Amino acid sequence: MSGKPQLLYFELSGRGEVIRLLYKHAGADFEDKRISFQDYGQNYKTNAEECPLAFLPVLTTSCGKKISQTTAIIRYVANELKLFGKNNVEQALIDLTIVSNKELSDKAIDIVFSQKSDEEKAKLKESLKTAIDKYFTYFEKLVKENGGPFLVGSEITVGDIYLTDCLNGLTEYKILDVQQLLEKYPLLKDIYEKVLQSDNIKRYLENQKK
Ligand SMILES: N[C@@H](CCC(=O)N[C@@H](CS)C(=O)NCC(=O)O)C(=O)O
Repeated sequence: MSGKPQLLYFELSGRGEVIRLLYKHAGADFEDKRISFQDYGQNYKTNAEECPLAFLPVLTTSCGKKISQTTAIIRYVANELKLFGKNNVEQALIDLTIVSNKELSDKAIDIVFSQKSDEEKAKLKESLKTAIDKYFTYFEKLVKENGGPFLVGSEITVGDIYLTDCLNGLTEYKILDVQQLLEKYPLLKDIYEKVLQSDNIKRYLENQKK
């Protein structure tokens, strides 16, 4: 089989959006297959052919392989689209930002979608804020060390796009005031604005709002 890759995910941003943003940024063709929770429950969850680990997102590569686990998909797509750095050290630093952003977005998703009590969610929000502070302080240092303006140097990578997606998620799900948050992290604010203003992502996000 050879065709365009397909992203299978729900009709929401959640864990699928960063993958969409990667393809959109690169201007690369992919099928953005969005399904309802009902369709998922009836036709996908227990269908190991379609959904190997019984959760979404699932990426079907152009040669027909199914990949589960958001982080594995992000790494694969970023490699395919040449958004994963120019050498092994850059790749490791970018990977560090992927893993950190994944931790942040998992906490955010847990706050919004889990069945936890309000008290548990409040604790989770505190732990999200602590993690943001730790990672964003380090990300600012990374930008400086690598000469900026992006996380690991002069070129935009998957790390910058994932950071943008995380910040968008905090706004979309009304978890934190991102503009206020970024006052403490001017270099990250600059990255966020640059990614949001980049042609393909800007156009895609504007269309999403319609
Ligand atoms: N570790 C997985 C977790 C995936 C996950 O929990 N996906 C949710 C949607 S964001 C899902 O498919 N929930 C339905 C289910 O678990 O059946 C990843 O990072 O991709």
